[in-house]
Amino acid sequence: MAQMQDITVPDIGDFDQVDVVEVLVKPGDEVQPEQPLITLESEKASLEVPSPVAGMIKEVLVKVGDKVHEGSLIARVEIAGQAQAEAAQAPPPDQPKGAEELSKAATKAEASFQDKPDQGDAPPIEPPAEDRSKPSAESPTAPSTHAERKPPPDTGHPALDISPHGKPLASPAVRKFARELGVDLSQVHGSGPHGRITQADVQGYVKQQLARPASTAGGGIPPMPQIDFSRFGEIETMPLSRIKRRAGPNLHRSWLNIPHVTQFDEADITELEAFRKSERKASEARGIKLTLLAFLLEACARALRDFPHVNSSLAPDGENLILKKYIHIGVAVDTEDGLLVPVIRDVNRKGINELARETAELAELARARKLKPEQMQGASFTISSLGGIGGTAFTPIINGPEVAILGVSRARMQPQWNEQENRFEPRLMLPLSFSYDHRVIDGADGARFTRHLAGLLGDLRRILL
Ligand code: CAO
Repeated sequence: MAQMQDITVPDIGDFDQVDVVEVLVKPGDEVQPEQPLITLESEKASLEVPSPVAGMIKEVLVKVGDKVHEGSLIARVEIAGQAQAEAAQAPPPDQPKGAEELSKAATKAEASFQDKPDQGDAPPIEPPAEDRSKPSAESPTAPSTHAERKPPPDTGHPALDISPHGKPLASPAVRKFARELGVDLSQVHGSGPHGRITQADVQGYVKQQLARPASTAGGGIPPMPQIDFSRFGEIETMPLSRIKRRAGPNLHRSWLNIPHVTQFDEADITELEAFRKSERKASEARGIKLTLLAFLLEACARALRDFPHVNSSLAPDGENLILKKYIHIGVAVDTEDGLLVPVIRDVNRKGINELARETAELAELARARKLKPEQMQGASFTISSLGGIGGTAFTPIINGPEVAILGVSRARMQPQWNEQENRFEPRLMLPLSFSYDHRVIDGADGARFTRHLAGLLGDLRRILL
C-alpha cells in the first residue's frame, strides 16, 4: 500500500508567522529529495522548503499569501516505490545516535533563513554535493536520498544554469530580489559557480533590459553575450565619451526603427570644382573658406524643394507624412569626443558664401563643445561628408525622424566615357551615398533624387532654374 508522508515547515529559527510567496509544486508532481516545494519570505530574507523525500505530491495544503510557522503542514507526498521499500526497512532503533543528530543539524541548517545579503556563491538550500550523495541511512528524515536522481529536465537552457530540479540555480535571497524586480530568472545568465545566478547577474540583466530601446524591449532581439575578454588576452576598459553615450541610443533607435535603403551614385563635379577654385581667393578675402560642402548644401536645398517628401517625417500614426516647408540641414561634424550635428537653418534662403561661413562657424563651435541645444535642433535633412578624410562610399544612418541622409565621400578623378567625342576623359567624380526610409521613399524615387542632385552638382546653373 502506498505510504504517505506529511511535509511540514521545518525549524525556521525565531520566525513565527512567515508568508508563503511561492508554491512550486502541485498535486500530481513528482518530486525529488531537496526539491523546493514552497518559498517563504520574511521581512529580511527568503527560504525555500525542500521535500525530504522522493514521491508524488498528493495534496498541497498551502497557497501564496498564507502565513506559516514551524510545523505547519505544507503538503502530502506519496512516497516513491523504492524509497518506500527503503523506508520500510527503516533504520534500526539502535541506529548510531550521531547520525540522527547530524541529519537534524543538516535539516536545520538548510532551513535557516539567510539574513546576510547574498554573495552569490553560497548554495543556501541545497546541501553540499558530498552531503547529497551520502546514503540516506544517515538521514532518517530524508529516506529517499537513496532514490536515484532524475537527470535535469531538458529546458532548452544550458545544463549548468539549471538546478537538478529544472530551476535556475539561485539562492532564495536572489530569487526574492528577482521577484521584486519582476525578473524571470530563466532569462538570466548565471556567472557564479555551476552557473549560479548572483544578485549582480540580476542587476546586470535589468540594466541591459533598460538600455534597450523601448520599441525593441521584449521584441525578440537577442542580447549580445556577455564575454569576459580578459580570458583571451590583456584588455583595458575605457568609458565612452558623453557624446557617444548620448548618440548611441539615438543611432540604435533609428537603425532598428527605420527600414534603410542606401542608393549610391556619383556626381561629376569637374566644373563645380573649377568654379570653387576660381572663387576661393575672393571668398578668402572676405574671411570665408569656400568648401565643397557649401555647394552641397545649396544643391541639396534645391533637390529637397523638388522632392518634398524627402524633406519630411512620418507622422507617429504611420499613416501621414509631415511635409516641412522649411529646409534646415544638419551637418555631421567629427569632434574629438564624437559626432555632433549642428543645424543650418533656411539653407534655401542663403547664398553659398554665407553657407560656407556658417558651416565653418558651427563646426568650430561643435569642436569647442560650445553649441547651444537650439543649434542642434530642427533639422529636416542631414549631410554627412567624409570627403575630407577619404573612402569611396558608406551607408549613413538616418537621423530619425528625418527620412533621409546624404553621405558624401572623397571626389576622385576618373575616366568617363564621352559619347559625343567617343573617348574617355578625366572627370572629378563625387561619390554620393543616400540612405532613405523605404516606408516614405521608393527605390525609384531614391534613384531619381540622387540623379537630380548629381545633375545640380554637375551644372550649378540648374539651381537657378
Ligand atoms: N572630395 C574631395 N575633397 C574634399 C571633399 C570631397 N568630398 N570634401 C572636402 N574635401 C577637401 C576640402 O576641400 C578640404 O581641402 P582644401 O583644404 O584643400 O580645400 C579638405 O578636404 C578638408 O575639408 P574639411 O573636411 O575640413 O571641410 P569640409 O567643409 O569638407 O567639411 C565638416 C566640414 C565639418 C563636414 C568636416 O570637417 C567633418 O567633420 N566631416 C566629418 C563628418 C563625419 O564624421 N561624418 C560621419 C558621420 S557618421 O554618419
